[in-house]
Order: sequence, then structure tokens, then C-alpha cells
Amino acid sequence: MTIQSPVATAESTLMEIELPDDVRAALGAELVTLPEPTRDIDWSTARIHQIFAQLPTETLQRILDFGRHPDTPGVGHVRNLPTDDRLPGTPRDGDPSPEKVTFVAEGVLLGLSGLLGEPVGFTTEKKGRLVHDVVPVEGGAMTQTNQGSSVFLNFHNDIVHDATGRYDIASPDFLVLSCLRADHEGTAGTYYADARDICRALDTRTLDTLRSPLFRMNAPGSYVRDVAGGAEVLSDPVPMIKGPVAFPEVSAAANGVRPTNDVARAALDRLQAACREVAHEVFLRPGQALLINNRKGLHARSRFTARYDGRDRWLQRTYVRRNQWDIRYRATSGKRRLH
Ligand SMILES: O=C(O)CCC(=O)C(=O)O
Ligand SMILES: [Fe+2]
Repeated sequence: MTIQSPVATAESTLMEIELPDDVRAALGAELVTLPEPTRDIDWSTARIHQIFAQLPTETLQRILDFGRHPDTPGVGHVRNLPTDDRLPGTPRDGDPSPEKVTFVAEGVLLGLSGLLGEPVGFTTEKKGRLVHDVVPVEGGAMTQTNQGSSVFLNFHNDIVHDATGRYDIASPDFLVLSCLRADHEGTAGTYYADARDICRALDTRTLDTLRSPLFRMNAPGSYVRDVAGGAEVLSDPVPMIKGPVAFPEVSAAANGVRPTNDVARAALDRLQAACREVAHEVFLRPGQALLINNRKGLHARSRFTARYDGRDRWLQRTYVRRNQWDIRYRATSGKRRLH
């Protein structure tokens, strides 16, 4: 009798899916009739779920498995998704475009998100919206935020400031990034380093350090900018890697990790180097999406050139929780899904 190892045996920590043309066309034909989905999000996600139920069973199962099992890949690249026939200019400020009249892209984003969990909003991120527009913003070009373009956005996971002092608990379980428009030169890369691959690349002493509560995370750039007047707001000291060896969870703030001693600083440098070594690289194009497990790994973005001419790179993003129960202490009165 063969005993199955619980350790991930997938040949890769990247899942790749390409929809057949007829499936793309069938999804697109129904998504194009959607009203703006965030006006009645619970009805819209039910309707979009119905549409996405038409995916071939094997494809549906792979995406569901991606969301529900610890041993599945941390990142998924989905290609040949339907797109809007007419796309207005890329919004310049990170707010939604008022000129967008069909909602195929939003339907794709919410359809994929709904197979992983529930889209949620956070009051201090993108004004609490459920569909985020991720675009280069001139004033934020140099920042370690999703508005940036002229600097490499370091390996991080998307965390949220929380009054408990822990920023990695209420954070999204997944993010979905869907591409509406690529950057001018097509060189903007998104990277994903899976914690299982990171741990294999690191020595035991470094791993022991990363598993110790020696790191303080700075709150996200949006929180520091909009709530804290630019001052750092550090978390309690936390480990960067935690959980069983077979299924590690990793966390790193984009807006700065403050090591509490020199050993921790050296381990942090090694972690970023290991991420660069093991990362998967994806150049997102229109009609493609990335499913990102925000606990199994860290993601990053290359630098790219923004022109602020209405034709810049444009992604839409959701933050997804498997469920909202554990973060109900953050619920906003009268606004479901807003934390
Ligand atoms: O622009 C990208 O490819 C990724 C940006 C990012 O880290 C995010 O939106 O959370
Ligand atoms: Fe991110």
C-alpha cells in the first residue's frame, strides 16, 4: 500500500488555465448584459455565479480546489477570458471610470473571486470599494503601493491595519488581479513566490529567525497616508513565516518591515533574495487574470513606464475572504462586506 504524503506534490506552485474560445464567448455573451455589479452586489454575485457555473467541470474543479485546499498552488494564471468590446481611458486617479458602460471585466473579476470566497472591502483601501482599479497614479509613482510604477514593488502580501496590532489576520485570503490594459511597453511583470518554494531555498537558521516574532510590519501606504498623516504605524512584533512545515504561511508588509535586531535584518534580506530566486513571473495581458493566495506566498511587481495619457496599465482587483465571520468585529454598520 502506498502512503500518500501530505506534502504538496504538485509539479508546480503555478496553476495555468486557458479557456477554450467557445467557453470565453458563452461567458462573454451573458456578462455583457450585467448592470453595474456593485450596486446590488449580493444579487450580482449570485447571477455571476450562475454564469461561471458553465465552465467545463474540470476547470471549475481546479479553480475551486485552488481556493479550498492547503496543498494546491499559490498562484493561478487564467487566460482567454472575455473582455469588454469598448474600453474607456485608463482612470488616472485610481477611481472607477464613469465612462465604462459594460461590465464584462467586473463580471470576470467577481466570477473568479466568487469561486474562491467572498469579495470584501476595507474602509482604508480604495475607499472601501469591492472592485479596485489598480493603475499608475502620478503622485504615487515612487511609492511601495499599487499606485507605483517607477520602482520595483517589493515582495509583499496585502495586509490591513488592525487595532489588535496584528495586520496579517484580518487581511484578505486571496486577491484576484484582472488585466484590462497592459502597460505601453508590455514589460510590467507580476511575480509570485510561494512560501513552500521560499522555505526550500532558505537555510535552517534563517528560517528559525523568520519564524520568530522579530518583525514589525508598517501599515499599508493608504492607511499611513490617509489616516496617520504619513507617520509609520507599526504592528506588534510578529514572525514572517508561520504554520506547519508542509503548509507555511508568509507575510511581509509592502510599506516596510522593521526587523527588531541585526539577525532579523539579515534574515529579511535573505527572504527577499529567495523570493526573487523562486518567483513565477507573469506579464498580464487583457483577458487574463491572476488568482493570488495571499497567505501561501508573496507577490511583487516590476517597474514600468507610466505616461498618464489614458492608455496606461489598468488592472482590476478584488480582496477575497473565504468567509467574513472571523472579521465580523470590524464590520461597518449597515454595510455588508465593508470592514
Ligand atoms: O500591479 C501588480 O501587478 C500587482 C500590484 C499589487 O501588489 C496589488 O495590487 O496588490
Ligand atoms: Fe499587492
